[in-house]
Amino acid sequence: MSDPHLPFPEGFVWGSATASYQVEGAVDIDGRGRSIWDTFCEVPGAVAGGDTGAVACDHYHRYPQDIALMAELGLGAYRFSIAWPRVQPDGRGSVNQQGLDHYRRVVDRLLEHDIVPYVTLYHWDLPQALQDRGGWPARDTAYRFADYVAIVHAALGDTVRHWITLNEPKVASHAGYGSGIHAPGIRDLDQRDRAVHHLLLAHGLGLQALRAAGHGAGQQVGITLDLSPVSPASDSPDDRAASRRIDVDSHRLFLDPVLRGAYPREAGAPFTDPAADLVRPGDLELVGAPIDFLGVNYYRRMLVRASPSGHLRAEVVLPEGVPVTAVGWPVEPDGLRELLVGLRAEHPGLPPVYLTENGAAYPDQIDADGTVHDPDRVDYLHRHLLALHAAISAGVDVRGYFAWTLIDNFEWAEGYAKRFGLVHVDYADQRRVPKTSARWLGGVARTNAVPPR
Ligand code: IFM
Repeated sequence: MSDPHLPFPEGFVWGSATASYQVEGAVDIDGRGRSIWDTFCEVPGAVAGGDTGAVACDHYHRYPQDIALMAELGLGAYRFSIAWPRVQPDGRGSVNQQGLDHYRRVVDRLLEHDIVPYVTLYHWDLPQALQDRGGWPARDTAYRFADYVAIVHAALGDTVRHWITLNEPKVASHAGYGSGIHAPGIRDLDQRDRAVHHLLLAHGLGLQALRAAGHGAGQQVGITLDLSPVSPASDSPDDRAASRRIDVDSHRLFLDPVLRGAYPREAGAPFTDPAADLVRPGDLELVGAPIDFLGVNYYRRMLVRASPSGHLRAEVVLPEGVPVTAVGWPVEPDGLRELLVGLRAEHPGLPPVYLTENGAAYPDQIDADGTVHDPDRVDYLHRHLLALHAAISAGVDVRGYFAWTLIDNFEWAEGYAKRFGLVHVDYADQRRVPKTSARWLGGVARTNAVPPR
């Protein structure tokens, strides 16, 4: 009888992902400067429970044990981010060698375990000193990012081959400068739009810096976007128009410049009217320069209906009868297949894709026997991997899958209460306990195949 497991393409990459501020802790040592998240966490009410990333999972010190755990589980790749304030405490000028040395040790340790590093250069922890000079709404920040990228590449580029310029620029701009629910907590649509463009410009300039410094054909550079299929809650013209507005504002505003070198027409004056003096000659050539892969973070679909409030006059609503995770996101695995197949149809030149994040928060608990059973997360991963397999079978070139996230960690404004990890962390003593899902995903990684349901 043939094996009913569904095989993934040969060489498919299986890994897990984290981000510096969410796991490292150690915010005051070895010359690290302050980031906007250190500051934001001090604002009363900004983060649930008054939590901060000051200690987090102490991954800064415990990375050897965490890497050994990845190897034991069978995960062959690790996507992690570099904290800009560790490398340049002021975000510009002098370099903190201790910060670079730390990441050198992390990369070396990964390679010793045959784990391939995928390095994200910006996952939201902007140096506070740059925010004090205007942050992402200031054009200069994009140029400072390119300098920082060149510094990191000079330190790690001999062994790191896979680089991700930015993680989810939409969240950095929209939540950081629009709704203000993330650092630096600003609510100003003009600043938000300026942040969008300067983040994308930073991607373009960072890409240019990596290409200039590159180590031949082996180097792969991409950007990670958080994407969802968007659909109207009804056939009404109002809901359809609202759905389109959300799709443009959340996705096309980022996808089109990166993959087509142009903002969508509906993006509005700041992006399309030269008189606004936001998008300058040559910017879009940089932003739209070819990338080697697109990183896609998938968590949910978006169902949209028209609303009288909000600047987009639209709201995302929950579909009926669909289970939700602990952060209230609907579990819709087929949205992943639909998203990837749709991306390929809309962008004939779509580069290879990595699923750079996918995962779910559930209220996990340690059982009396010391184990953590998370059947909901196993089911979530299983169904999403079947959907991913279906997208690959439909012809989408997907090269790898990174579960979000390796260890429970600081979930931004939600603090530590929401657990996304494959591995449970007891924050009182930093003990790690792999959940059932960690072993399950490790089995998938070792066999490069997903079982049927
Ligand atoms: O924890 C975040 C991560 O930092 C970015 N993508 C979504 C995850 C879950 O909210």
